[in-house]
Amino acid sequence: MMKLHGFFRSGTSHRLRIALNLKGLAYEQVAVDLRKEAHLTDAYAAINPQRLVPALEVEGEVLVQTPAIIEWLEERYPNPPLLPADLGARQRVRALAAIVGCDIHPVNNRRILQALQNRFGADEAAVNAWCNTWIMDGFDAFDELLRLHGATGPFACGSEPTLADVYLVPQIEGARRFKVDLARWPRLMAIDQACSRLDAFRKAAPAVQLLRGRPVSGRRGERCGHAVLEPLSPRAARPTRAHRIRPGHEQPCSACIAAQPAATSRLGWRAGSTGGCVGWNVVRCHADRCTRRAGRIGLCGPLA
Ligand SMILES: N[C@@H](CCC(=O)N[C@@H](CS)C(=O)NCC(=O)O)C(=O)O
Repeated sequence: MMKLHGFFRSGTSHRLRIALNLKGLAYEQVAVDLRKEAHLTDAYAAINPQRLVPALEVEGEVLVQTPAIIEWLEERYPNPPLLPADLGARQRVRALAAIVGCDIHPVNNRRILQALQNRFGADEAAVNAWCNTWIMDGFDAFDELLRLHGATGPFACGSEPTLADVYLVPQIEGARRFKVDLARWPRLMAIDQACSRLDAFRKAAPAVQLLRGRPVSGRRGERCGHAVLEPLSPRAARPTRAHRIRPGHEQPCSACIAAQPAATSRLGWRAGSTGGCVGWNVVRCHADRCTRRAGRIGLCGPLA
């Protein structure tokens, strides 16, 4: 059986699940947890040297890059088709898919957002503004092309789902995570609705995937369970190894701050408010008696 190495919340894994489901193909899923940076391990690099998800093991090969994988599926399993028979319509479908695949998703990817935060000092508001800019720009273009094509629905390019829908729906899901106001594009929302009535799309949705055998939806800490860490004093905020208030640096985890306030305040930290904290997605706890010290912790922030 095909083996899909992916992550429930990754937009590209989501798009590949939709394509596989539309083709009626059976596949086994292997979770590569982006929150734990499982994709950056050597074990995963042996599967995909680019250290990105997804990868599809099929017929003794590992396929990478969703545009190439999905085109492979289309050629290998032509029915039902995800590209229209008409040459012009095929070009239009590919162009719509490329707006998402080439122009929206890549610039909002996890590693890009991490670089904005870690190397260029962007805070959470700046990162959200960045994502909103490119999602809105791309969706405006997608919507305008649909209008120019005289789209009649219910799907992006007519009465059957195509690659345009396969790419669009996960990007709408991503836009929700970044709190983009989707009311601006009623046409796109109607397509999303039509897709959500199909099993192939419903069963591919991030919220219904299993992680280590359990449903991912509603898991504690899923959105963002972290304390926003604040230095206790200006002295503590000095950029020393233990105290640096920077994403990705070493600091006590929120569980330790809650459980061992004395120990963590010795380290110079106290819990602040909780909230969306894009910057705090990889920390290594240095508090006394932290049972999670060995592992990387942190769940928060929109990923992928
Ligand atoms: N062009 C690639 C992009 C793959 C990709 O960027 N995957 C994201 C998840 S949606 C990822 O692995 N991100 C990890 C990271 O940015 O660190 C494809 O379409 O397969």
